[in-house]
Amino acid sequence: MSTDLTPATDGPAPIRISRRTLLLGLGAIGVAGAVGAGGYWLTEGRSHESSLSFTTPLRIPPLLESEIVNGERVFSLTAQAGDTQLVPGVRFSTMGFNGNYLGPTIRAARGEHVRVHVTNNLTMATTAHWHGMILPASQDGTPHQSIQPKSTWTAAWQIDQPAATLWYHPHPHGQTELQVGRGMAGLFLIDDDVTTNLPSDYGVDDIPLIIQDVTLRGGGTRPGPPTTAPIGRIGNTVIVNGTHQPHLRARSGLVRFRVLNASAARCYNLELSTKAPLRLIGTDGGLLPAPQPLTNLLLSPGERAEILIQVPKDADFVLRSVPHDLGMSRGDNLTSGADDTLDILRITRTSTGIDGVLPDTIPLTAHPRATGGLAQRHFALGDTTINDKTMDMDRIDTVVVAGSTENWTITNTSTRAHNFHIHGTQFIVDTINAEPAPSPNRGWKDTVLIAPQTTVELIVPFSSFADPTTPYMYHCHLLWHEDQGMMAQYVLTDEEHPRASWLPEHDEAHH
Ligand SMILES: [Cu+2]
Repeated sequence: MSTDLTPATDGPAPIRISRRTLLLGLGAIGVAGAVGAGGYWLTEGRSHESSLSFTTPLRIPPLLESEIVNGERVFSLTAQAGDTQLVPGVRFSTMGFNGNYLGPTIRAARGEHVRVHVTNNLTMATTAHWHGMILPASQDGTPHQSIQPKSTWTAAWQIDQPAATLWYHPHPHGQTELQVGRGMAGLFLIDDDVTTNLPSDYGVDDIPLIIQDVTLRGGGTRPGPPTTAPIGRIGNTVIVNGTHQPHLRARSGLVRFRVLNASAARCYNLELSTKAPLRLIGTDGGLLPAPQPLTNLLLSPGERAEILIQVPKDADFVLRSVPHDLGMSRGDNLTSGADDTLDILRITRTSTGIDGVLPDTIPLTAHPRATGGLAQRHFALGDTTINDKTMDMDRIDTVVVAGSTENWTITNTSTRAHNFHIHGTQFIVDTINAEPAPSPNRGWKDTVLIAPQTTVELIVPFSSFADPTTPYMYHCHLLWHEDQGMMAQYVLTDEEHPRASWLPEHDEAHH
């Protein structure tokens, strides 16, 4: 048995090979997603037209039970660790909520008051962050709301944002990659009373896909340490909802997928093996006005997408990730997994399926438009820094007037790909390199990928939850970068109470 602090591996570290060796090796074989020395770059599940090895029924995370107490919907989560056979015959040290890997799906409606008790049965501190939720900073589950072993923390708030696919995961300072990478992630679905004709039968035609990558050693017999790329730890085997080589037998011709990239660093460029369109219907924070047909959809860690897929009768095809460009050097792209082709899910149709109708439009709340006169802020992303600083939990980096909308311009000045997540809000990506953002980024977002030498302009509406002493975070959501301190803090203040009284011992934070 392994402990929750030790990887379930008893072997030596993998062979480290230099970029030069790698490039030479690639030149020799000349293919993408190549196999390098000692199987170091071996990626499992290379795509075929029909992936016949994908036969394990896709697991569906259970919906978390709740009870109504004094008008609140009350949930309970317990963080725990154990061993899980993520790949047949291979046990991994894992962590989860109410189980040893991943967590149940929390579901609540707009307008409801929710209360979540989170008990920590790990041997290390953790937190429970509600990623994408608009709520007071004190309930957000940041490093400031640490949950010590054998203790319970409770978050309570009223849900007030559109229907969306959010998620929850730990956010302990410096330990996020370890805990999320071991499986501490679950969906938090918000419903609202806006009527759509989208598939909505959870686990039947409304399917969650929580995608993580784990590392099997070359040869595929044991877990091993993942490779470290410029963007963090990259595994070579995809696990979906805890299922290795999953197969979904669809009962409907039109299936909605809620896709969460819960990986530490790996980006997935989704497409169908049939090349039929993925119809994007929702981004991180809610639904789009109409389905957007896409041939490919790139998701970086922390991002979600809701997509519709038409499954014809007699269909047998694969949702897979295909090579993409993260804007880095050829070698850095390669070590980051950007050249890999990975099958994610085999989809077939049962003979009793019913056909669904693709909606033309989807009702939704209006998105904000860019207007003049917004407060402007600029952030420069370095290798693991934001504005040349790393995270200091005692430093407030940015003070925002509660209820205001600001224009945040973020430039990636490094040679590494990053993404950018802001807590406590859903924003609009207005431009990328001064051009209107393409459709996958045209909806509500809380996390956006920013390639090297790229500038994004965000329109960020902040909530009215003023609290000058409890900060929200903004950070790179590539978890190794986050753990390295690529994170900063903002507080919301009332105009009537200008920043004066908080953290006076840290005057250097005022600028
Ligand atoms: Cu980063």
